[in-house]
Amino acid sequence: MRISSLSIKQKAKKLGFQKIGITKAKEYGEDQKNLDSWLQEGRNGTMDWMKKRKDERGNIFNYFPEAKSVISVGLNYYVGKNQEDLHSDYKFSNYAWGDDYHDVLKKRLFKLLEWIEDKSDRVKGLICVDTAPVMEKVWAREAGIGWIGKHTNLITKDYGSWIFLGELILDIELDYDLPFHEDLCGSCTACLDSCPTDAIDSYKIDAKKCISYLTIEHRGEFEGQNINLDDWIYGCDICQEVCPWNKKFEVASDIDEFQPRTSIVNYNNDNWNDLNEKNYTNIFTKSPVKRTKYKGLKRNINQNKKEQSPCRE
Ligand code: B12
Ligand code: SF4
Ligand code: SF4
Repeated sequence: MRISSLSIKQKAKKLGFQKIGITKAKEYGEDQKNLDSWLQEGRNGTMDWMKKRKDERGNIFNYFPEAKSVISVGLNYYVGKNQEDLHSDYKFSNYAWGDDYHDVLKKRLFKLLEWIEDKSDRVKGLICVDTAPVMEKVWAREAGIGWIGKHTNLITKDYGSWIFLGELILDIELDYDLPFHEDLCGSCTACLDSCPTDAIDSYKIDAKKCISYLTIEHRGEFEGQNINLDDWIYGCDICQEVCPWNKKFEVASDIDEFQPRTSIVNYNNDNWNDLNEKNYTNIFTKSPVKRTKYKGLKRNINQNKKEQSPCRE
């Protein structure tokens, strides 16, 4: 039996995804060239894993030769709070306030795949969330979910850019959506003007300069380097916070898993300064923050070191 795109979308909506689009698996062309030149210019910094699997990231058929269709999904993680709601002077990216999004999206995508397997005679599927060697923003654009903004994140018209992306790649043909080939950034340059480290030219990031990379992906100390983390101890949201599409269209998500952990909200400067391995493990179990490990987070806190200010008690 041929399963319809409409029924897949209805099921994905029931599973909680706000955005769903379906596109044909194909070679990227221009996007592959962009990836190659990005890597050649060393914009990936020490993320060698991007180079190692560049042929798969640049061409889906090197990753999954039987691929026919890509179902791209988006899950809204904005929870209606911002940095001012945190009780410390340290800043902490909102994408990491709750449970690890990889698990949250994968759980839902596995349910979607199971449901499709149940309805189809024979189907092979692969689930991707972040770590798989695919260009997720490109697939989301091709599936009509939104456009890649000048800050290089994918923006939707109805939720802004506060959405995580994931894919289900299938070896069956489906009906496809139109790609989102409009660029609704227009003459705006708010993200470029606000980035404290000048990490973005239009549509092109130098990861090495990006605070998100420095606080999450960089390994070891920042020895001898003139590093400005702008008070961020994990990730960075500035280019998205200033984006008019987020200001106007952000919608508070009711997904329990993304609600902020109380310590992240309630910790003051002293609590962060005194963070020890035991507290770290308690707060960040099943959280994306485990990527930096205790050592990395402690390094970031030390780099931004703040004394307790009486007004933030
Ligand atoms: C590597 C990576 C990073 C790196 C590099 C970021 C980047 N923009 O590439 C670092 C560590 C800095 C990072 C940071 C963040 N990340 Co990240 N990251 C990824 C990852 C694993 C790969 C992205 C990638 O392929 N980059 C390589 C470049 C070449 O690709 P690209 O940016 O898509 O390139 C397109 C355009 O930028 C442009 N372009 C690039 N070069 C050139 C050159 C020319 C000449 C032209 C014209 C155009 C152009 O065209 C390309 C397409 O053709 C994806 C997951 C995935 N598997 O895709 C998540 C992902 C992009 N990250 C995500 C998130 C949430 C973040 C942060 C917001 C986290 C945070 N708050 O700290 C920040 C955002 C920083 C920013 N401004 O981008 C989400 C983004 C969701 C969304 N709505 O877009 C993703 C999709 C993960 C997910 N599953 O949800 N990330
Ligand atoms: S995440 Fe922060 S440092 Fe990175 S590009 Fe955006 S504003 Fe700049
Ligand atoms: S801040 Fe402006 S230029 Fe940057 S992504 Fe948003 S709309 Fe585009």
